[in-house]
Amino acid sequence: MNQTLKEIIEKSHNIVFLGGAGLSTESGIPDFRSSDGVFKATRDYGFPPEVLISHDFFESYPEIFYDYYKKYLIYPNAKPNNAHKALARLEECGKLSAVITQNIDNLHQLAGSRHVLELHGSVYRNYCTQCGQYYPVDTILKADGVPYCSCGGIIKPDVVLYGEGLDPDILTESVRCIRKADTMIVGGTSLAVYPAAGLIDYFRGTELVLINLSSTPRDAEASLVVHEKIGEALSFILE
Ligand code: CNA
Repeated sequence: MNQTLKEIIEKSHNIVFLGGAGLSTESGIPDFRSSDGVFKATRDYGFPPEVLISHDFFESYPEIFYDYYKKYLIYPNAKPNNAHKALARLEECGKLSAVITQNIDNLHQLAGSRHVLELHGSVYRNYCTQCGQYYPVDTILKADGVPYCSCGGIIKPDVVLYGEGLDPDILTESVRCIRKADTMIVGGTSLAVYPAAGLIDYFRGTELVLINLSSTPRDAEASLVVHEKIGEALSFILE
């Protein structure tokens, strides 16, 4: 018989979590693949999200990039849900060593997680492409169209766009944490975006848990697969 999630967490000493957009849907932020995100982007802009938020698109059509980006990727009023809070609690009680996330929404940090490895950056950091000046998210939201620096350069979000490489230091630290973990919990991700999805290959521990509403290409390898909302699946940790 399968062990329960509770039993696995109880006996684990070093949990690492890898997550994605599904973690924040219960906070009101739509993901790309289970909501109508892909459909809406294609209908309204003529391109899927992977094209609209790609490096080449940003360079060629910054006006359209920012129109989509501001409407669909920045959620300043979103609050952490039970999944973010439960992971913060596991870190606080010494069971979890790192949250590795593909999300760019800062909700893990807002929930109190300290060791958060942001594989794809954050909408809350923005830099001038010419002089490197930092800008907060407010500058992006308030700009009329494309946000420009006082030096005249275009401001770019510190978000890894499709076609761009991931920060090697964050990848290295993620691999280090995964290699040392006895349990890896993967949640709220379709495991369709690489290299993030490939990080599972570095896991050498005993329990791989997948918590995702829909099935993923790695379900067969897991010791436990939970097809539930992750906020509900992890809420027992907060009791
Ligand atoms: P995805 O490909 O959209 O997959 C999300 C997965 O989560 C799907 O398989 C869903 O079935 C599942 N899911 C949705 N809601 C829940 C829930 N409540 N509980 C459990 N599972 C759920 O997203 P990925 O993260 O795998 O794809 C990577 C992209 C999406 C990354 O580059 C992200 O930056 C990007 N993204 C991020 C955000 C965010 O920061 N919140 C939002 C939208 C897209």
